[in-house]
Amino acid sequence: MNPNYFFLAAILGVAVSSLAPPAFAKAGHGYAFGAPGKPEQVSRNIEVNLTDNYYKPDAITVKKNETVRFVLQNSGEFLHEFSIDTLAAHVAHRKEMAEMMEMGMLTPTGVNKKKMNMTHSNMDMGEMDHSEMGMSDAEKGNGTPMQHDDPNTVLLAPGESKELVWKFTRAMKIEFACNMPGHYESGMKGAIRFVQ
Ligand SMILES: [Cu+2]
Repeated sequence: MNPNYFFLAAILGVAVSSLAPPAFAKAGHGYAFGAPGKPEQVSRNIEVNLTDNYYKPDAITVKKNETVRFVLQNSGEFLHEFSIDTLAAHVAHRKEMAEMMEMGMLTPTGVNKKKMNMTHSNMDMGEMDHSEMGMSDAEKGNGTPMQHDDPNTVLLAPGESKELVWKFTRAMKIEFACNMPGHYESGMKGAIRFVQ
């Protein structure tokens, strides 16, 4: 390989990996603190109200290996998210959602489905030619539609109700958060505490 080209590829590789959001990179690889739960294993419902810009309640407790059903209601006037993750993953997800806002895939009040269906690779890679960069299919995104569909995350339009069933398998520092630009910063987050 031409040394200059190698250098370029190395730089692009770094840029790509810093752009590639862990939330998507994790898809299919699981989460350290749990996994999507089976409805038949749900031990209780936890109702969470999403509004502008906070959750009610703003803290919940779960037991290790408990499967709960989050019953979510957006009673605000803006699009909100309920995402369970580590603090670091939320930081990465916020960058990703800011990009989606910039690209018009998300608006303050809803999802632009047409723009959301752009390929993941288009978003991460711009006009770059993957095939010349020695990337695997997985790294290219493989034409996977760019969607806000991580299993640990639900988006709710104003007035919308949704459910999320999750099994918590490992006590870790995690929280639920809304990563719409500005929402987390204004207090839209909640603690998840593990009890024995
Ligand atoms: Cu929000």
